[in-house]
Amino acid sequence: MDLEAYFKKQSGKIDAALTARLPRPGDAPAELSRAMRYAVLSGGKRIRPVFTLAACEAVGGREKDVMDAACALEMIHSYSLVHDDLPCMDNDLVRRGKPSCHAKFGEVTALLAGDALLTRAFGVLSASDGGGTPPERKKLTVLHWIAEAVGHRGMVGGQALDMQYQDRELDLPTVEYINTHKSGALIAVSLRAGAFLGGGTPAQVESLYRYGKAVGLLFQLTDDIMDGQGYAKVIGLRDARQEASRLAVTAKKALAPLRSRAKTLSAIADFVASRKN
Ligand code: GRG
Repeated sequence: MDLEAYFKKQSGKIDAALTARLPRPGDAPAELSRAMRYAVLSGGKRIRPVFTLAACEAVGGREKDVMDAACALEMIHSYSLVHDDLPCMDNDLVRRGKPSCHAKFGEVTALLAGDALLTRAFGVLSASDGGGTPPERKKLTVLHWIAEAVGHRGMVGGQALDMQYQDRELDLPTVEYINTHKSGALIAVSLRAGAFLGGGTPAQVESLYRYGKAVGLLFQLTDDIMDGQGYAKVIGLRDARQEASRLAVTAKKALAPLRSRAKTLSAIADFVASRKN
């Protein structure tokens, strides 16, 4: 399967949908709007929204039912990167080969752009289309799942522990907690939301959520392998590579009940396991 072409096609649709949901000139102070758009629209692999769309496809759902959630998840991801780059966190001046948001707009605007993107994500998720598609009840469930995945019991909790361990030696339980929460939870919920809003049965949603948890961990693990940090440092590069293969197998096994409908997701698991960026 030509995954490169698939990502290109899906990213094009996602970028158009994101652009439509971001502030326009006049909606907000100009510099804030510019920083929000810059943070979201300056590249990025769009892996989380691609997962949401692919999970929807795997259960035979309609793309229009999951596009808001896909965009909200990418906005949350973008906010996390803006804040992660700030001087008080990782202090990174470059993101995606360009100046990071605070390097370009200053700390105050970058901090607020991150806040506004997180808030906008929940605005997009809860917006009513008037036609009741998907039903409000389902949207509320997804709102709850996403809030849990990115708050103190999810991404923010993982980031908090990661920050605490900046100058301390990591042990296995700590690095597992960090990886599962800091980056795994958002990826896992991207699949869970796509499957659920796409109309999957409870068993299908559960299968895709299990896939999401494995592939979310795999994504962070391959990042650790690429930079020799985190998990790779704790257990060693060779064992980390073995763990990556094991996670790819776990992820693909979770797709078994979906059979050929999940072939894209199966190919993405292999792609993540062998990724170089
Ligand atoms: C600030 C609350 C808060 C959380 C930050 C995800 C995160 C939490 C920080 C990013 C740190 C980092 C570089 C982790 C490695 C894995 C990862 C999430 C990389 C960035 O995601 P990609 O590769 O980025 O999907 P693109 O640019 O493709 O969107």
